[in-house]
Amino acid sequence: MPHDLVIVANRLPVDRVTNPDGSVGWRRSPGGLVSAIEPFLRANHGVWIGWPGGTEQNLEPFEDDGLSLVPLAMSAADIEDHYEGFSNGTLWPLYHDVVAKPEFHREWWDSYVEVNRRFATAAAEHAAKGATVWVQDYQLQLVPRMLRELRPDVRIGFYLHIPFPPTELFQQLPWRRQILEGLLGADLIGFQLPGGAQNFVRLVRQRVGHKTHRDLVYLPDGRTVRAAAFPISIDAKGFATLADTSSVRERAAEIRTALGNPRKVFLGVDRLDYTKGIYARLRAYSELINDGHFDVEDAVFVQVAVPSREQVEHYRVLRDDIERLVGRINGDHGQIGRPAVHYLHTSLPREEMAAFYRAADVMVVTPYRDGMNLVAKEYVACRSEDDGALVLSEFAGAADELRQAWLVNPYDINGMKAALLEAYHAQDSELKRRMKAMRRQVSTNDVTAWADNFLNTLAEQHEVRQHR
Ligand code: GDG
Repeated sequence: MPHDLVIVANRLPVDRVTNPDGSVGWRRSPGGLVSAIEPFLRANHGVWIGWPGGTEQNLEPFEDDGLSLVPLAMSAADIEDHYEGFSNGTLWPLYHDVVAKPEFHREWWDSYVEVNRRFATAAAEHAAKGATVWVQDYQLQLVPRMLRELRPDVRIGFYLHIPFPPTELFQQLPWRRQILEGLLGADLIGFQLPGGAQNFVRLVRQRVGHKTHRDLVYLPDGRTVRAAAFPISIDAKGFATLADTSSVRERAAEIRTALGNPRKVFLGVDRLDYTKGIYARLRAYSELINDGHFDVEDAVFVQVAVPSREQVEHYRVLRDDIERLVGRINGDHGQIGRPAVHYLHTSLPREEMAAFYRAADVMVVTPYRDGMNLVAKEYVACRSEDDGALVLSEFAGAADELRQAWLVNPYDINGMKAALLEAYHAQDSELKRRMKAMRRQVSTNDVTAWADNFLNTLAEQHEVRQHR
């Protein structure tokens, strides 16, 4: 059955699980994209097309908890070349300011093109006449153009969840022109920040030679494409309500007791990714103990590292480095039954995440580069007593909105130490003033506002195109 709203994303919002009795079921998967779009999709009765994980080939559309889902199969070679290769070995580091060195391989690119074509074909099949198709993220940048060729009647939006890099970096990409042209198949291209949209428009002018004016690109076929910022957000009310339930409150108190009731609890929650700056943050923290600012009676650090891309070599090395560092810090500073850093390499249920946010006095979010960073916003949403401090990297998209955080440069260890210490010592009145302002920001600009704003702008942009 064709649908009026089609979400196309690399992953479905569910993971395949095998139950103890051998039957197959689905479980909601963690991750920024899922948390962001699911509530909106549910309200609009759309369909979501994506890879369910794994290499199962015979997959049929299905419903899960009221969501219509279309699983697309990936072979082991697709996963290696399209997903781990071009998406996560080329684009991810390139778009995150080359924090790691991007690799360029022609066979990865070929696979990227082929997989993008498969997604575009599926979207064309499931979209009703004049439907809205919303393509998500860096794994699928060629889909807009491919889809437009198949279905000129549909309205196409594209949203990039990660940063769009400065022109100097993007130009390294051997396939830069194809990517730009792929994106230009959309009516509206959304970025996290205005800087990303500006980088894109400048590149289109320089590299493809189209006329541009502010956030508009004029194509030779008469179409106009808009490239603009739509900073993503969270279900702020949902998090606030969850964090205020008695079970989450009790669990938060339990966590503090289990940690030995220190004066202050520091918390980091990240996918285990080299862009997130986990290593440098733990180093900064351990130096504060070394320097005698506090000990394990005063403060503990809880780092939740969610397993991610474990097949990719770089991620395995990073995990080893972080775990060695945690071991060293605890060896140097821990006491029996009282480690300085509590390290969890796991993914947690949503309620448990909320309890950790509630239990933490200082939330530490220090990526080298991050499209937005929803964890920062979730922490703020969960602080219903207007207390708690946020230490936030200037290089996270969220820093544009959460100006009252302690903003840090994650490359500057001394700067991070100073900010962690200030947050540790901050007076209640200071914390309240900052948190109140941030909570106002997050609750006004929530994920529903984000999706509404994107889809309304897409509808307007499409009208402009029709009437030119
Ligand atoms: C990409 C961009 C952008 C994490 N651990 C658990 C868990 N999570 C949830 C968090 C949060 C999400 O995953 C992580 O989102 P982030 O924004 O922090 O980071 P990325 O995964 O890198 O997301 C990012 C985002 O897309 C959206 O556009 O902000 O810049 O890199 O919602 O709560 N959820 C549960 N258990 C966990 O253990 N349930």
